[in-house]
Amino acid sequence: MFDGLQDKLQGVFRRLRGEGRVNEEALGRALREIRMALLEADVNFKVVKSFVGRIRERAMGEKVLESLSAAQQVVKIVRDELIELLGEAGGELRLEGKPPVVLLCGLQGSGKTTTAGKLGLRLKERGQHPLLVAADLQRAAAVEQLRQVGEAAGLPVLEPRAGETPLALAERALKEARLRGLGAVIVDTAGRLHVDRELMAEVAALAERLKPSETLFVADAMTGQDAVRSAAEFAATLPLTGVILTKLDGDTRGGAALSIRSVASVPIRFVGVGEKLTELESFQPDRMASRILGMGDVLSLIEKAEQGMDAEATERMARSIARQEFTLEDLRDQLRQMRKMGPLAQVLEMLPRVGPMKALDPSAVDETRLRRIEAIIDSMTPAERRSTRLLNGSRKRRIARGSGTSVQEINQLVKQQRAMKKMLKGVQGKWLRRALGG
Ligand SMILES: Nc1nc2c(ncn2[C@@H]2O[C@H](COP(=O)(O)OP(=O)(O)OP(=O)(O)O)[C@@H](O)[C@H]2O)c(=O)[nH]1
Ligand SMILES: [Mg+2]
Repeated sequence: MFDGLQDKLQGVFRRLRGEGRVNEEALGRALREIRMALLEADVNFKVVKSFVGRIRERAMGEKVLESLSAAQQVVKIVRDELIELLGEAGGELRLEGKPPVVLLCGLQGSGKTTTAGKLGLRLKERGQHPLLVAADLQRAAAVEQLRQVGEAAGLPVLEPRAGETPLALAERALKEARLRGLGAVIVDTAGRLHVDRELMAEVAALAERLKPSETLFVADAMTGQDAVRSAAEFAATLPLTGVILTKLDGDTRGGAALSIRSVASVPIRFVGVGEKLTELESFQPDRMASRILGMGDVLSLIEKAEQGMDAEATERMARSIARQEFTLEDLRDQLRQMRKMGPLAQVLEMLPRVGPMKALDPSAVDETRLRRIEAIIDSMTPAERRSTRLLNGSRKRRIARGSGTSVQEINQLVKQQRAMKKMLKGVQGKWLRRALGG
């Protein structure tokens, strides 16, 4: 996601760093490039205008020009302002009422039915017992689709009887949920190609009758400004409590994510990041900003890492990054921990695409080679792991014998480790350390 925007912003920052001291002219140039990058990413043009204006104001106000770290400070300002633009964090579903109702609405194909299942599963995992309600009576296959989603999530689905209206069905759902002591009711509704009066009236009537504690607009991030416009139209008629932005796993340009909060005045609550029912995340503006800026989703990675690896190893890794060191011991720790986190390709997806990582193709990860690397490191003495300078010819031959590899492979590994170390010393290292609180 956001690949084009990310590439362009990185280019802007790289040029800015290349300036040495940033004067007003260089800042102006950078701001013009940022403006173009955002417009090309399909961000609403009014949003872009005020965004760039705020950055200029802060950069001038905070006297960053001519200072040695001007470029870095501009990056920080851009990051802060991106977070501001993205809005508040999503949190969890608010469940108030007996039973609490979550009403989903949106255009055709935006992901309502899938998201109903995702939210249901999320509640189930938190000990609630939601009922899914198939109130989409537009499409013949819609009820069947929700039935399948319910089956996959292990949740009950309430289906319409012949001739039943969405409103009557919804009322029956409330009774059913009370009767069965269910913790929440999630209502899937019909989509339309465009916002029209009929659709609005139907959803408005449901909202009026059900008094949902959440009325969420499901928007397809791939549709850019269309998603933003329709969200604004819904928000004008319905008491929306938030937006769920779906299909962020696709090659969406960023326009919807960056505009929807300020144009529709509705917060983004969750994001859909895949077709599977587990692929829903609570919205985190700081992480999304990092992603847009190309730092990779360092924080999600760390969170994932914390679930999968021991605290001591995490500590060690954070410390070595903060010290700007990166030994083979760290590399081995990382390899082991990554393996615990899941398929390596998926982990690599989340790393920053900069420096030597840029060329990395996560789908081409060679697990066998990684195992050989681990074997090489295992065959070293602790001192050798900490300082590869010790590795002379005879030591290398010993290690190659011990690990069943070749001196050539060891040389290659040493080269790679030096490149990683260098990368961590660069700007990216600073970001990473900041992200780690170092
Ligand atoms: N990649 C990806 N696909 C998604 C995501 N959310 C939904 N989809 C897919 O988008 C398509 C449409 O999803 P639905 O849930 O049927 O959308 P809907 O809003 O219920 O559609 P209608 O009922 O026809 O209005 C399906 O193929 C889903 O698998 C997501 O976060 N990522
Ligand atoms: Mg549907």
